[in-house]
Amino acid sequence: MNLKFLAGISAIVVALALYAAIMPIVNRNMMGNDPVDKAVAVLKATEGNKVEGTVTFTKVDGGVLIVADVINLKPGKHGFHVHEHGDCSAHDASSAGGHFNPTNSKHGGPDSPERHVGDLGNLVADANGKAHYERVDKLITLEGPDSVVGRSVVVHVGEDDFTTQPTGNSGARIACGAIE
Ligand SMILES: [Cu+2]
Ligand SMILES: [Zn+2]
Repeated sequence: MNLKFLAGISAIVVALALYAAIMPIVNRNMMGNDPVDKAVAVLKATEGNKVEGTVTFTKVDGGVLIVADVINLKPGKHGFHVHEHGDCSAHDASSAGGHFNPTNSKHGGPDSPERHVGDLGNLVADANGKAHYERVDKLITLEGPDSVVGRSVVVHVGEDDFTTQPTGNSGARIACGAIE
């Protein structure tokens, strides 16, 4: 054996050891193999509004349980959607983009035969401006390319009519929170 041969073997051994050490980390962090069973969005008011709240997404049998508690709303119905981008930085939350729609479908209500994945219906605020929302959704997922993690939840000033395309005509965005 000459020195070149030994050096060559050593280099291969070091490379294999590095590969073995790094691949599990790459798999976990970049390939999405880490199971996600819960996500949260903290809603913050857009400019001129005081709406606040939290929305949790929890993996359950049959889908994802969505629970929202929101305060400082006007009594009545308010359009409630997952929007495409997890970016609420614009003063009117326009940075969140349109309704999350990976299936290129028409806008609808949460139980419509055709809907955007992000179409969650309306929050219904009581006389004190509080809304509680709770339902299991079959289309929302927390894993894979169509996951809602990294997107945003938006609350609107008006009611979603489930009909007007592509938004439901629920008007301005009064609160927004990234889903993390
Ligand atoms: Cu919306
Ligand atoms: Zn929609």
